[in-house]
Amino acid sequence: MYDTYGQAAIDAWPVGDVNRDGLVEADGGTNNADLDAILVYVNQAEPRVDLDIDGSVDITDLVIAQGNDAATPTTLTYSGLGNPFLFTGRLTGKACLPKT
Ligand SMILES: [Ca+2]
Ligand SMILES: [Ca+2]
Repeated sequence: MYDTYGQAAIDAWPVGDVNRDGLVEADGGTNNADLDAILVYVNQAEPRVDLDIDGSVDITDLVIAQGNDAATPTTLTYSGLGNPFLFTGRLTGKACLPKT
């Protein structure tokens, strides 16, 4: 995503938001858009709603979605390696060379 000033940001999307509207809707009551979308594919191989990526859509995927009910995307400020600003450790380009 891009913020108001055009800066790129990387968001961690919540597991269970299968309709990609930015909110996991899986409360088991009246707000179930994501649960309903998963139910359509139960006992099928549908990677878009197979939340645990085990090759089939089943009760486990529904439980995962319910566990993440109301979750929203979070902007990442650290990479998976713990580096700030998603720095991966690779330096490329002339800007990275020491000044002489
Ligand atoms: Ca959703
Ligand atoms: Ca699954």
